[in-house]
Amino acid sequence: MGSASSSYRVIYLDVDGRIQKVVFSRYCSSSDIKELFCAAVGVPRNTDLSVLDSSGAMVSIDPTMPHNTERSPYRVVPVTGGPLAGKEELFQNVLTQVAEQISRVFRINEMKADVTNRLAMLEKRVELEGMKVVEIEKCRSDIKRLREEIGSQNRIFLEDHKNLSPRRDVPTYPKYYLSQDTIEALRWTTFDAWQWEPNEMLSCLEHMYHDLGLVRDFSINPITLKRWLLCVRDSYRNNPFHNFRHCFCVTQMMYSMIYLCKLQEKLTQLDVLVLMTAAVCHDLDHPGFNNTYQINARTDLAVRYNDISPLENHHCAVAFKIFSQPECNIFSSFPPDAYKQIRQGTITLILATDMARHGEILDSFKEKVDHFDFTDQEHVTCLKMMLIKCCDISNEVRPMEVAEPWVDCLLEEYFTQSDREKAEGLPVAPFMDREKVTKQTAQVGFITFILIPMFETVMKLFPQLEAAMLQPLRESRDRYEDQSDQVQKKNAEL
Ligand code: LUO
Ligand code: ZN
Repeated sequence: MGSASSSYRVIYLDVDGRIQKVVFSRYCSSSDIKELFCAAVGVPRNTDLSVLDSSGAMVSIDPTMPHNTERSPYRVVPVTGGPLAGKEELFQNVLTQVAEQISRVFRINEMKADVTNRLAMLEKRVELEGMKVVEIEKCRSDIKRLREEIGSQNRIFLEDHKNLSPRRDVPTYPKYYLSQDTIEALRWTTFDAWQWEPNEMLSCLEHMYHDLGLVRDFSINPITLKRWLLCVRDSYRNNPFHNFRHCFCVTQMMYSMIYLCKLQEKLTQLDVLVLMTAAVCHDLDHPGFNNTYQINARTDLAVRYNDISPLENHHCAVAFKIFSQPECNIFSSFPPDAYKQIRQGTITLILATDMARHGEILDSFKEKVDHFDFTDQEHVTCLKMMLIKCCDISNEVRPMEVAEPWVDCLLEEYFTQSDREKAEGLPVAPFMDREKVTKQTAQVGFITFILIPMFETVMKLFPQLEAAMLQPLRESRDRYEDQSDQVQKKNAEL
């Protein structure tokens, strides 16, 4: 070990392969020792040094540093130019990058301010001008282009600037401009809903609310209207019959009847809003199994609603659950009393679609129709119940090629239910039993005993229903009867 009196310390340094012995007093300071080592290595005395032992470990330079021997000298590495020796270029690069990033941040912030202002302006335009999907679409592409511009600058920062995205995303259904022909056709009972995808039906529903003046008269936010309709679409299940297309058909039929019966001359805009909104919501979240099944199978819905129109109560509850979300509440501008009126009116109409109440409601309307008073709220409410009932089961009013597929959809849903009822040992309704029912038997009775009597009663108030609705119903009944006769003849020949 290096020899040293107790007050001195001897250290051996490897200087370019030459062993340099250094002796210093243990009362020296670290900087004194550093200066000694600088002298031993032949570098300026304020040069920073690293001292490494044979294993490459760094050794602290101070009076208590471990001593060594000639056979295990320490290596002394001058760290020239301070802590960044040999790293100047790297440091310069980092400085440059940081400078670039900083200027990017400034540019991003400038663009952000610009985008934020333009977004606010676009959103204000959308809200104030009640713009329709076509204009919103254009605004949206502006927003998209602006975002792409920023994004090209520096994706890294976009992540850090989350608030660059607009305060709320403007919901949109991709493309779907409504042509003038489509807008015109939408008003008629002959409109073919099978041609349209869900997003196109959404645009049609949105158009109806604008076209009827409901957005204008009730200051409905056009963005909220779109969000509500998107939520409605997502809240209908993909059942064979009770799905979003059925919702659309019922609402489009309501829209047609509003024009056909000139209801806006007889009813208030609030009545029209209730008619349309109840039609949109009337089968929300339908499970594809009717009330008979719910009650017989003692489902959660039957238990929750005490067997009283469990499905229709559920549709109402889901509808107002959606409205309870501020971003989907098209009634947000209504004062409390008006909202209560809307809510009561919508619930009354949705509950009226329970076919178990068909006789009750029809009889109630028959008592009023011969002396109908449009200023009598009870009369008007009863009429609105009849209107939504008519629209709900109106498929056979439509042209045959539009109506007939619905019977297949209905029977598919019915057969799924009756198969399940058989499997669960529950009662099975004959008109649902795949062993007993045909399209003809399903429709002849329904059109003859349900549809025609109901529409004839409403026709007492609106004679214009004769051509547009009663005639197609009679033609459909006759066609199904002919088909039935042919089937019976064939069976007789077998
Ligand atoms: C009526 C009805 C109830 C529940 C689900 C759908 C229907 N709809 C239809 N039923 N909606 C349109 C149609 C249609 O065009 N035809 C039929 N036909 C038969 C199979 C039917 O379901 N009749 C039926 C059902 C319930 C009812 O309650 C009094 C009366 C008739
Ligand atoms: Zn329905």
